[in-house]
Amino acid sequence: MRLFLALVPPPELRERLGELADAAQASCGGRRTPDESLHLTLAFLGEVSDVQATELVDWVNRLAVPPGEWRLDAWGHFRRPGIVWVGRQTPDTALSALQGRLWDALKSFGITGRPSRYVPHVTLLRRAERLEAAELPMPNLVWRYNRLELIQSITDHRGSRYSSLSRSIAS
Ligand code: 3AM
Repeated sequence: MRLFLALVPPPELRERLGELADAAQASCGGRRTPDESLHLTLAFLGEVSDVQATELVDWVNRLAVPPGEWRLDAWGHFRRPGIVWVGRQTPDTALSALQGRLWDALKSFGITGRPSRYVPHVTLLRRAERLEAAELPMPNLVWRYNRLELIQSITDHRGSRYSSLSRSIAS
């Protein structure tokens, strides 16, 4: 199964992100991320075995994530897959440290694939050919987090949907 570790927005923030996704789609087209799928990926694990998945569920259930605040103040575009996202103009030290810690721990589960560069972002649109940021409201959001989730990505004829398998302890 295909897994990733992510922060999941609290309900009010999810609503604000959904509004930005609507505005972005009206301006740029593309396929909008459904509200229930909005997230911030910390680590994409790829395909794992059932045994690895069981171990990972257990690990996440016992994991404590230092509480943090991520300020979202920028639009971004990954040109090749046509992703329009919101995130932050400058690198975020706390999220980078958390991402590094997670990848160090993932090694012990036999999981590799740490990307050479980590750009924290929330994907709002896919298959969008361009980003017209000048037409869009400037993001000004604060994401307060204290736990992460292990999520399964399930792909079928309707596309991808996500199912949460476990959640770290509230810290
Ligand atoms: O946070 P986003 O939505 O950009 O693009 C996929 C999504 O990221 C990414 O993992 C997240 C949950 O599906 N993803 C999918 N396949 C990937 C791959 N082969 C991947 N990231 C890196 N390598």
